[in-house]
Amino acid sequence: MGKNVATGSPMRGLHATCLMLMVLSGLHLSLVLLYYLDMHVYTAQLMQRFLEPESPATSAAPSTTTSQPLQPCPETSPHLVGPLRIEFSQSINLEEVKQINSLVREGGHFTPTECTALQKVAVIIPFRNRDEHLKYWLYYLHPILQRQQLDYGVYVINQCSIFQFNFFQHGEETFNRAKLLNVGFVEALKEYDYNCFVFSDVDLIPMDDRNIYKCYSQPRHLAVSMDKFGFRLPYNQFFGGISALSKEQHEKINGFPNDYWGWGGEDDDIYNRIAYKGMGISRPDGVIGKCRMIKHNRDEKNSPNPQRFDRIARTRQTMQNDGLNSLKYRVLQVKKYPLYTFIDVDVGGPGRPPSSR
Ligand code: UD2
Ligand code: MN
Repeated sequence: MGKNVATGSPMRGLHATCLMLMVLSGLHLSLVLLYYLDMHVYTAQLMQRFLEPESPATSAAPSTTTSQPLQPCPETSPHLVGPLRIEFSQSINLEEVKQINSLVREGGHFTPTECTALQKVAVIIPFRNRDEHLKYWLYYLHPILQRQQLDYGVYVINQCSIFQFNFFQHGEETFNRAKLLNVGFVEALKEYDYNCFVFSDVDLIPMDDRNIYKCYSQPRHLAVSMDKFGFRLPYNQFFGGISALSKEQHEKINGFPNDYWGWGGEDDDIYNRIAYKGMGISRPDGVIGKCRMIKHNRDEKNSPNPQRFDRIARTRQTMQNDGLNSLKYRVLQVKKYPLYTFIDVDVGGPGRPPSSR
């Protein structure tokens, strides 16, 4: 028994070592296998992420919508830069303006993609024979309005008679700024659910992009300190140049007067309407409200309206029956250009109704 023990001991040691080696290599093998499998799964996951980046459609419910709803835009846009250098010496090439503003859609529409705009704004420009001014306006305003994160469209309302339209004659009726603005209000609403309307002369450019082209709780006057008035408000009731009214505010005052032919008075009538309906005027401060007007002579067929003083003395009565509720006009053509919508309209003339079909 003693001998057996003596000869059996090294054999048993060898056996145990072999067994241990086998267990160890088995363990090693399974570890390698586990590691390999894990790597494989990880790589597969990685591949999947590359192939389908951030797509929630790969999650459990593939039929649900794939894009997250946008957040509302902030009260103050982060893109504003403040004071701007505005000058009118260089000539403007609209093709280049179009390229710079590649996000503006046909007809002069823009919608921010990073957030949901707080307001839908139609910018309405009364117009006739001011092509050079319009180019500057488009050149300066499109970038500003985009930085302001507005969902907007630009409407140029061109006073044009049926004779002019058919025979390419020059505009021969007296100009009517306020009626054209009413036409812009009605026509823009046919296209889109705008809730704010900015009415702007074609020759006015803001000198600060913090002067936001949007609506406020009271009708807004934006052209508060103009170069042509020495950067001061000419008088407290002044409401000319650029103004903004919400759809409700515009409807509350029965829109603008249709019966001011020629230069002057219509802006004071609008001011009266606002005051008689118990509203006040909101304005930016004199620094943010600085604007430049392109220098120009008085146009043909827009000489000062001799009736303007009589009319603004009677706004309280006339506003009941002269405005949106009496507006008559005829659209001759709507043209969609890359940077604006151009509407030829016959608004008639003093004592002459618009042409009928
Ligand atoms: C002032 C006011 C303007 C209006 C006007 C009186 C300023 C900056 N603006 O402008 O808001 O109250 O007096 O009516 O003080 N237009 C054409 N073609 C024409 C005539 C006029 O496109 O043949 C348009 C154009 O958009 C122009 C606007 O009407 O900017 C106002 O006419 P204006 O520029 O001749 O009058 P202005 O500068 O005295
Ligand atoms: Mn002007």
